[in-house]
Amino acid sequence: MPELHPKLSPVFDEVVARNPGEAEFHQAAREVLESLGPVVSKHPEYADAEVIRRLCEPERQVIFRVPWTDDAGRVQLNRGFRVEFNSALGPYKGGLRFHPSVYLGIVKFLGFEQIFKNSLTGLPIGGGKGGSDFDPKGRSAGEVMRFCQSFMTELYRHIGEHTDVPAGDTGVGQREIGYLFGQYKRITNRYESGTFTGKGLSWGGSRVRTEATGYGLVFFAERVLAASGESLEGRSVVVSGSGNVAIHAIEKVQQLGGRVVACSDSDGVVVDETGIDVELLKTVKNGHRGRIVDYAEARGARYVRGGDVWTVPCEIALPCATQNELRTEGAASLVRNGCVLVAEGANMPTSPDAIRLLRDNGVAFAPGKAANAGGVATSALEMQQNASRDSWGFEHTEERLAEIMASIHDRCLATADEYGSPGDYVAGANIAGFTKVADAMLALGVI
Ligand code: NDP
Ligand code: 2IT
Repeated sequence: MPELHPKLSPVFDEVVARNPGEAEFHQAAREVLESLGPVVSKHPEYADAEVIRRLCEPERQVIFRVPWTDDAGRVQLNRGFRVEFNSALGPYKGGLRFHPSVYLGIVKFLGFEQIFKNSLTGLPIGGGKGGSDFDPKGRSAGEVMRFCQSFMTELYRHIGEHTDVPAGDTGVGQREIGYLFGQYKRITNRYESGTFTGKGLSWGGSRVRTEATGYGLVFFAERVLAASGESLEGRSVVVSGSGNVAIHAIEKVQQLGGRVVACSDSDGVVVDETGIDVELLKTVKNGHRGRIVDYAEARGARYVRGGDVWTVPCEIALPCATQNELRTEGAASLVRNGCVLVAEGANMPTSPDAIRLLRDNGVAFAPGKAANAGGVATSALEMQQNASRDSWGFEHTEERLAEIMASIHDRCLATADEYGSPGDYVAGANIAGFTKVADAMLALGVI
C-alpha cells in the first residue's frame, strides 16, 4: 500500500479505530486519503481546520428495525440504514441498496464515495446512502411491498426534498421506489415528488434516469478513449452484472458501435461472441425477473455456471455488479488478453491491488465516482424538474447527461495535471471532488 501523507496517516488510523470491522469503508477512505497528499501540502488550511477528519465522520447515522410479514404469515425481521454523510453542497443524496450483504460498513463506504461523486457532478447535492440486509431474491411483489412500507414507516421522518433524497441502487429499482414513495405520501399526506428520484414517468420521474448510470459510464469511457485518439467503434467489451447499470451500459456500447461479448450475474456468465441481444436481456431480466441462464437458453449462447467474467477476452472491461468483484487474478487475466481500459460502473468494484496491477501494465482506469456519476447527476436533473414542475424530453435530458459526463472527465484530467499526476483519473476525481466540498465546509464554519 502507498504511504499516506504524515498529516493524513492519523486520520486513517482514526477511521479504522472509530469504525471497527468496516473493511469496505476503510478501503474507500484509504483510497481518497492516498490521493489527498499533494492537496494537504499545497493547502494546509484543510488539515488545520480538520476538514478531512470531519469529512470521514458522517453527519448522522440512522439504524432501525424493519419488521414485516411474509406470504406465509410469518414475521420477518431486517435492519434498515441511512447514513447522512455530508450536506455541505446540498441535501443528502444517494441510493438505497437491498441486499443480504448490507451492513453499516457497506452503507458507509457507499455514502462516503457519494460525497465526492456528487460534488464532481457540479450539481447541488450532498452525500448519503442507505439500505437494508433484506434479500429481494425469491420474494413476491407483495412481500417486497410490505417490506418497503415498513422500511418507510421509519425512514420517512429522516428524509425530504430539502433534507435527504433517496433513490435506487442494487435491489432497488422503479418498483421499489414506487412502494417507498407511496408509503411516504400516505404517512405525510404530501405529494413531495422531490423527496425521491428514480420515479416512474407518470409520477414525477425523469426521462433517462433509468438509463443514466450505464449511458453515462459509456459516455465517460468514450472520452477516455478519445483522449488517446481512440473510440468504441468495433471494440470488444465485457460487462459484469446484468442489472440496471449493466443493461444500459451494454445498450449504449452497442449504439456506439462496440460489441459486448459477455455479461454475468452472481450465478454465472454468458458468452455471446455475436454481441449480447440487449432487448432479449431486458425482456428476460426486467419483464420476467429471470436470470442470465434464462437469457443464455433463450439466445442459444454459451453459459458458464460459476464462471469468471474477467477471463473472457476483451479490449474494454466495465465492472457493473458490486464492490471488489475485480481482483488481482481478474485484472491479470484482462492484461494478458490485451484489455486497454477498465471503467467502473459499480461502486468500488476493483480492489486496490487490482487497480495497481492494471495501471502498472498501462491499462487506462476510470474510477466509479467519476465514471458512474451519470445516475446521480440525472437524479439531480429529476430534482430540478420536480422543483419547477416541469418534464424534459429524452434527447434534451440525454444531452445534459452527456455534457455532465464530459465536464467530469475534463475536470478529472485538469485536476490530475494540476496536482502532478497527469492522466491519473483516480487522483483527479478524488481531488476535484474533495476540494469543492472542503471549500464549502470551510465557508460554513465548524459544523
Ligand atoms: P441491480 O440490482 O439492478 O443489479 C445488480 C447486478 O449485480 C446483478 O446482476 C447482480 O446479480 C449483480 N450482483 C450484485 N451483488 C452481487 C454480488 N455480491 N456478487 C455478484 N454479483 C452481484 O443493481 P444496479 O445495476 O443498480 O447496481 C450495480 C452497481 O452499480 C452497484 O455497485 C451500485 O452501487 C452501482 N451504481 C448504481 C447506480 C444506479 O443508478 N442504479 C448508480 C451508480 C452506481 P444477482 O442478480 O445474481 O445478484
Ligand atoms: O451509487 C449511486 O450513485 C446511486 N446509486 C445513485 C444515487 C442517486 O441518488 O441517484
